Amino acid sequence: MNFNDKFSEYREFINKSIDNLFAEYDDDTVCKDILEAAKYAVNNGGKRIRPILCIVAAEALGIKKDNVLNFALAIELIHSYSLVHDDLPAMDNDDFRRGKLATHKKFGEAMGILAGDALLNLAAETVLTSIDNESKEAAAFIFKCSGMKGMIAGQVYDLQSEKCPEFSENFLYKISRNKTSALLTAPLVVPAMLSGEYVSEFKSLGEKIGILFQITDDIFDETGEFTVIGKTPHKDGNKVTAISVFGLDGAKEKARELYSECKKILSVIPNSEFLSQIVDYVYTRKN
Ligand code: GRG
Repeated sequence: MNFNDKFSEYREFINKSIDNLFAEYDDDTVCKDILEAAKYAVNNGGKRIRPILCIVAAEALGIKKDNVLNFALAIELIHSYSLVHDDLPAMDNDDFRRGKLATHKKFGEAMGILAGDALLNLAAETVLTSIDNESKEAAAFIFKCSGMKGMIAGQVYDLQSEKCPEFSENFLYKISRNKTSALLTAPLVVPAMLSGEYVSEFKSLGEKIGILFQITDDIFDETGEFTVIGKTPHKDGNKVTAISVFGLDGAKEKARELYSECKKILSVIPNSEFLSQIVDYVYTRKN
């Protein structure tokens, strides 16, 4: 099976699992209005790269996908909430996401905030229903990655960088490691923690994939079109990005270097062919 078909198959599996999760949640006691906004925020066309990474990393380590599914879903719910909040007027103030109206534009600002909060709560609930003593640490790691030592910290550095920019490689990577790498590291490290193998390799791989992912995202802002990237281009303005720090050619060169470093790490991880193809995809993706 070629890469695109295989990736689509995993993506379909994630989409169905998310549908099941919401279906189970939808009983007489749920507030239908917030459920609708939360579903819209998750189901509007994401690539699902984080949960796919989690399942593929698990399979590489001999763990069945059902044993990491709730962790993978929780990470995607957290990712989706972060995009909803990022699009709010107080943050990046974007009207579009994944080619469609941003959640707060469709449902109003208050519902956007609440839909994000609801998704974070659902992530916690989803993880907590599937942990035992052995997986407790892996579960906590997800929320460490999305919290004040990870994604939220990165968002704060990113917002601060607009007011007081420091155009250095160090600061750029500090933002990317937290804002982007943290939530791409969680799906790789959770299976490694569950298996007790390759934890440091997957940590390092997640960090590098995250920076690579952010550099490609910065390149899209510079060169992409709305119809392809699904959000408004040229929004980075005065921000500290790979483009403002390295220039377009420099950013492409850094992406190449990070891609090779990812490949080097993958060379010591067993059964990593599909993971390696996902890294190819991150490097060559168009949106
Ligand atoms: C609001 C706490 C909080 C955090 C926001 C996610 C984020 C942090 C900001 C969004 C802007 C941004 C450039 C984030 C870096 C990560 C990134 C490139 C996200 C987009 O991820 P994709 O491409 O999205 O995987 P899809 O739509 O495919 O799910």
